[in-house]
Amino acid sequence: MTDIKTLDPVAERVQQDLDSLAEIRDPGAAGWTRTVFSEPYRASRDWVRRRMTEAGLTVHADGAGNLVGVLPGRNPSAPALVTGSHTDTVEGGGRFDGIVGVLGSLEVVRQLREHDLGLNRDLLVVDFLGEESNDYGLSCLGSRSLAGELTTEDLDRRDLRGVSLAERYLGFGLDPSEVLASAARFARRDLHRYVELHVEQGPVLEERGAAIGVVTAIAAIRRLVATFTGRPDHAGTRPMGDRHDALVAAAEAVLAVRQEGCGAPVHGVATTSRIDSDPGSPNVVPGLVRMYAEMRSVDTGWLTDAQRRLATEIERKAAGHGVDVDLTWSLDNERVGTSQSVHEVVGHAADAIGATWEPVPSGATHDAVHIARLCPMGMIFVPSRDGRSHCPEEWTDIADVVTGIQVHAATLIALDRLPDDAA
Ligand code: HGY
Ligand code: MN
Ligand code: MN
Repeated sequence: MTDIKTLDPVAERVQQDLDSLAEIRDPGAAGWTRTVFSEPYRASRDWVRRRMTEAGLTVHADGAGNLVGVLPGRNPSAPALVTGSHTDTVEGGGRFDGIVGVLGSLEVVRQLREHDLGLNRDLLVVDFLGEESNDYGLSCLGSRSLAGELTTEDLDRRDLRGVSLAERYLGFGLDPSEVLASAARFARRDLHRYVELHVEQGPVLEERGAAIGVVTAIAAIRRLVATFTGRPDHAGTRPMGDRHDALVAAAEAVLAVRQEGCGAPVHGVATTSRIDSDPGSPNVVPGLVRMYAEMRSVDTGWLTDAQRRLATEIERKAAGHGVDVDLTWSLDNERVGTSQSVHEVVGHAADAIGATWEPVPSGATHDAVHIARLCPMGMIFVPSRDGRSHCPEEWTDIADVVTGIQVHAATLIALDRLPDDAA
């Protein structure tokens, strides 16, 4: 039997897949743009489905829009292994975020079949629908659905044009009631372990010279929409000392967000991504401004305190300008720790092939957060050049991708052998 140390992913084949999928993108957008529900994304689902089938998987699209490929194991009644990631991108994104996890899983399947390394358990390879955050402030639509976390209220959420999430699903050929029912169907399968291969999207592995990251936890994400209501006035006649300028209040709030993020004792970040100012006319003092921000940390104690401090500071600053402010917070996901059993298996797999590895927290969220509700989960990171991601400069060398796939394969083979009742 082939020793898993000699599993040698075919770099050319993986590179070819990465290049082919990268071609399916919005030609009018920056970078590699394939956002959820878009036409390029619809086209890419057909390509991924075909590549899954060619790799030897039996593929179906579930009610939530996930593509699920099954590699049958010797014992179909045993709790299944699950792996995968996502192939949608942010606007102006890159070619590796999520994609390495899906295409890497296909190479693992090819390796298992080519080396006749049959698993005891079924292996489910999932390309989850819509992992990236969207106009509804909800990331991980597909895995969230499977975990039973997507709600009818979520489907009623509307974007700035008033289009509901349910309507977006319908436009993509998915029945919202089937989306909600997908959890019950998926739950009929006992799941053994979930592991996801992903690019780190940060600078830690490159700085430490490590080939592999063994993820320890995935950060919680809390999002804020702050609505500042001031008083529109003539910009030419209203004296500076007598204005209720909503945009000035929002600008001070942006700096307060940054201040909080910079004060985190452990991994903690805070980002303002957008400001909408009404009426936006050059000769009108802004009367209504909406600001969009988020805070993340693997330290939920700090996150809760920081959220409270930030709210107090924003309200204090707005009051100083005679501006009212409404703060609406939402939770994208709570902090989730990885399973010790998976964490250890990934570390041993990296050791077995001589790959240096580091335990790292994930500031980025992943489908693993939601699948962790269904079974013990872990994640394998490979380095991102300059720690860049969510931009066209996103890059991971194929040699690093191959190392990640080797560890991914060895991890799945070892997890397959873990007894059903292993802690
Ligand atoms: O937002 C995130 O962390 C992920 O890239 N969706
Ligand atoms: Mn991702
Ligand atoms: Mn992402």
